[in-house]
Amino acid sequence: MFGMKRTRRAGVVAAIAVGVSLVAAGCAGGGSGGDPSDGGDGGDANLSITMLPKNLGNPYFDTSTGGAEEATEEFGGTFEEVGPSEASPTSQVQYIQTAAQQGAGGLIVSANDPEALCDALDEARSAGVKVVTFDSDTNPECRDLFINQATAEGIAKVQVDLITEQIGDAGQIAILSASANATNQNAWIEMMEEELAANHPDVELVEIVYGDDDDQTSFDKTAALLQTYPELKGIVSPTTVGISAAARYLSTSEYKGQVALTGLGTPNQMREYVEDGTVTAFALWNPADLGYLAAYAAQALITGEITGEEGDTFEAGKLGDFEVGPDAGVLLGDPFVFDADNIGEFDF
Ligand code: RAM
Repeated sequence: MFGMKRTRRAGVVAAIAVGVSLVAAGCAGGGSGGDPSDGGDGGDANLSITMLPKNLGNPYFDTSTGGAEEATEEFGGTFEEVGPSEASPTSQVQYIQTAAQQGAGGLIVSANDPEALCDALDEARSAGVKVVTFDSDTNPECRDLFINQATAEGIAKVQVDLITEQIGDAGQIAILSASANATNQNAWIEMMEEELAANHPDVELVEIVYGDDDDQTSFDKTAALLQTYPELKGIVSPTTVGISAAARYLSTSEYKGQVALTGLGTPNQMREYVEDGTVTAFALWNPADLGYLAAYAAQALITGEITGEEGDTFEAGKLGDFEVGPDAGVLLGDPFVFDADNIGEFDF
């Protein structure tokens, strides 16, 4: 993985809300810095925010970064996004170390691995950096807060409901996931397996494959699945990278309309495949809101408004008030289903 760093000076994210909030437009002055010693009280708090997604180049994370940038602009902080080109377990470590050395006030991370980042995060926290995970968590003891897009049960259930409905609740399905260590996908898959076992006895999950949140790898894994399992009825891809690559493959293949595809996708990446009949419905939440909430949570930690104790409450701009739940988790909302009837209303 090569070093990549982008300081975002202006960006516009048009995002119509899933649920409550409406359009997000991001625009923030770039640059990092700030004195690490001056965090802790509201007045001269170190509001320099560093955003570290699983990898760069994924429209999902571009949108969540846009939301975080918008929030940071609102509370008067500085903002930068850094990240690796590959979503591999250790590829984020160097960016955590650099953020700490440069005196970031808050670090917002979607983790590629629950454990591999912990040493670097511990060091950053010892140096005074407040660590907020979002989207994909580390082990709880490695961060101050986790901003969860929706409950794992809810995300698992919506995908199982969609695929079982689309295949008539019987036959073989496969899962095309992100990277093998991703905390979020692994939690959702475990719950999908439980839900299938409990309520869908005629559906057989034949294999879970990993596209590493890389478009080409995901495309190739889709082709291989279809070749290996001629009876396959459906694919669930709980990653925006995977589902769009799988849709692209299916859309020009003999399997279009024959093999169902659902999972978690962004409306902009999936629109053409809903319109051409490759996909009927898929789910997600609003990534801009997720990033926006994560940035406000970092600010609340940095200023000392909250410590991450269960029951702590903080205000997150246009999204309103949020309360810290068990394991220092904060919940954004519920997943949302997109289909041909509503996809035209969304732009992210
Ligand atoms: C991909 C990433 C991200 C996940 C979404 C659904 O963009 O794996 O972590 O939350 O898909």
